[in-house]
Amino acid sequence: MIERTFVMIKPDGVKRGLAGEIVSRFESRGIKICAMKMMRIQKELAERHYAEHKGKSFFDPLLGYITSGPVICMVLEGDNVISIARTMMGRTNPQDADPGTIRGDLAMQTGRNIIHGSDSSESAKREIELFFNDYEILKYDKPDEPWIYE
Ligand code: IDP
Ligand code: MG
Repeated sequence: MIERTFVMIKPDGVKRGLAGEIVSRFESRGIKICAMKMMRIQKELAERHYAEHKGKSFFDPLLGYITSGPVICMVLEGDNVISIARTMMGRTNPQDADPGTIRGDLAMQTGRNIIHGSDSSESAKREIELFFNDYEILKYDKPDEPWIYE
């Protein structure tokens, strides 16, 4: 089923110059980028985005981390893309993440794990709406699609 998901390159990914590498992995996989923008997340938006973690020990450091510099937010589209993007990211703790995954290849610690991706269709919908207006999400044809989907 064609789905959309929300993916964000976190400030460490941007500051370490890994944005191109990360975007390239999604493009090469055959995933369509429907929206992309660089922004600085304000504390209020960070609190809403990570509301499920409020009260946990890492919540305040997480807010500090995610608001510490520019992020690159994306809406990705593709068959089963919510799960596929999570698999491509690897486990939350990069030390448990498989080689070949973004975190497993490019990161060292949970608190510096360079990328966020929605974990369910409900969170994808919620997060896309939190970060993007409808008009920022573009519909267009990719000419390679017949070679990605049979
Ligand atoms: P996820 O990003 O793989 O979905 P979540 O459990 O939803 O992982 O946690 C959200 C983010 O909070 C993680 O990506 C990571 O940046 C941070 N985080 C989670 N657990 C810890 C922790 O134990 N220490 C420091 N940061 C954490
Ligand atoms: Mg999560």
